[in-house]
Amino acid sequence: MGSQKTFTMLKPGALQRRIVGEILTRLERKGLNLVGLKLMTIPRELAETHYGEHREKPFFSDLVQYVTSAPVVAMVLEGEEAISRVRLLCGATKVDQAQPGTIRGDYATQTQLNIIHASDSPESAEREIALFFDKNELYAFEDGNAEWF
Ligand code: 3AN
Repeated sequence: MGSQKTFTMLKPGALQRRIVGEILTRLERKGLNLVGLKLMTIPRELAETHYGEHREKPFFSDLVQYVTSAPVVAMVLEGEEAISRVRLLCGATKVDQAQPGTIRGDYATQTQLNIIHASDSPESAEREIALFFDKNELYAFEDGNAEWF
């Protein structure tokens, strides 16, 4: 289907547990290009908008509280079928269903603290990228240019 961009966020636990590098390595090794990256504390309003579809869920306020409690690593990844590939690497939402070998399967200890968020469709990718990044914060990945650096 071609190249796509997807929004991915390492939740506060990733930074606190010092596993940001390991997770980024997994994503890069799969061939995804990092085209946007920042460390940020999410304002409450942005967290509520981002997780808007869960507003009525019982875990909503705890979820917003958690993701705003400490810095997250927000990123945009690009590559062939990036949206579904990153979701596969993340693994299932529920900690008991996330397979070993996936990021959640290997690192998440509770569903609510499941380490990583990744867009689940082209529509949410577009919406979430625009929520977290200005256009001028995204870079074109110069494929095949490694010998220059
Ligand atoms: P995903 O992040 O896999 O797309 P969603 O969109 O259903 O899953 O859930 C968004 C976030 O809400 C999850 N990453 C998790 O932190 C939290 N969450 C989802 N389901 C539950 C649940 N049953 N109990 C507690 N937290 C949940």
